[in-house]
Amino acid sequence: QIHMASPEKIDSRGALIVLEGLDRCGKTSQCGRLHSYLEESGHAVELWRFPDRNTGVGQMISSYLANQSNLDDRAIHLLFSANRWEKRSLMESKLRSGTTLIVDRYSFSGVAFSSAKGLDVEWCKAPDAGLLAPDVVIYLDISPEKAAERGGYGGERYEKLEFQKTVAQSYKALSDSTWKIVDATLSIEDVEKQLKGIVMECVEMCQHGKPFSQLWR
Ligand code: NYM
Repeated sequence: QIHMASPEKIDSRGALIVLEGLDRCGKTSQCGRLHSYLEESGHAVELWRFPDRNTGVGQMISSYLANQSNLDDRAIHLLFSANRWEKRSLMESKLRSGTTLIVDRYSFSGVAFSSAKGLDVEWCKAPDAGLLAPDVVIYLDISPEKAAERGGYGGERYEKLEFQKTVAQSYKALSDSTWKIVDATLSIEDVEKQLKGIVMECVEMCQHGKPFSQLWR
């Protein structure tokens, strides 16, 4: 009896797509556009965001951001991280079942915003080690000054020009050659066009069985 080598089984899955950037960079509208586009073209897709304010931890974060409570810088950092951990297993099962996730902020926001307050970068990264790594990180690039000109900030904690300048530097230090940097000062349509290209390539790689990896390895 002859045994043929069986071809590698391809585990098709959804893509984990993360958008990052300063406040007012246009992330949230672009996430919405990508979600509609993928949905209309027949893909299983969900729009996620961090912080997820719907959980118990998320409500603590939300009240902190609204200046309704004060927390030690390290305590709030760990809450943001816990908020991602509480969604980790759902995230993995969605991806395994073939659903692509468009995620508005993730661990990079966690590190960029907390390290901008002066916390050590490695300390900031540590609690997120072992979360699923995104298949692509898209950074919507805009100067803090330009972002501030866009209809003003919402008045939440962190939404101040001086602080955003420091956050921009933290993002720069955190980014690596795998990040897709998109000029967020282009028209909404031009940004969207670039994002679609990046996202479709990534979705395809995941359909062809791109393996999962974890932060920060
Ligand atoms: N933020 C967001 C953090 O400081 N750490 C994190 O881990 C995450 C996910 O929360 N200014 C900050 C960035 C934003 C704020 O986000 C709320 P949004 O996208 O405005 O809801």
